[in-house]
Amino acid sequence: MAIQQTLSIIKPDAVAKNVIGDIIRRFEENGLSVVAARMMHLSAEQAGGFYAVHKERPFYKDLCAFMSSGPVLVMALEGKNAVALNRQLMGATNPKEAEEGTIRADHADSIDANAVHGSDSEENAAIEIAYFFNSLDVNSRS
Ligand code: IDP
Ligand code: MG
Repeated sequence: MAIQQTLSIIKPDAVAKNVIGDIIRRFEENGLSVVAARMMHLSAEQAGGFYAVHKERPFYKDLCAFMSSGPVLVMALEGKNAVALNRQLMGATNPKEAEEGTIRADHADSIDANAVHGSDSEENAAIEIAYFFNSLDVNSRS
């Protein structure tokens, strides 16, 4: 399987719960390495730009408000099959449907406050990484 990079965001709810370390531990123990990291408090506009694909969705405004409600940790992760592996470790968008032992099953409270973001394709991963990081700030580990 190919080495890939993917974008991960530890969302405001999980940062507030002080579980950054637990989430990164899950990534590292499953073969993903942090290759870029940035703690940020996004403006609603910055969150809106990131989630522009969801602009027409009814939850877009709430999503932007939530994502700008507190600091987040934005990371690029690298590893074999990183995009799908990260999604698997995250669990389903709605924590009620998330498989046992996933990040969202363990740390998410609702479909809005669901602890983590992860890119859904390699193509979107490249776009999302470039939204937050300059190429010189991404330090490949492979
Ligand atoms: P994902 O984060 O699992 O990729 P997406 O469908 O891309 O899920 O949605 C982006 C984010 O928007 C979700 O993580 C969640 O926080 C929020 N969201 C998605 N669907 C709903 C909904 O039906 N109600 C409220 N928020 C939602
Ligand atoms: Mg998504």
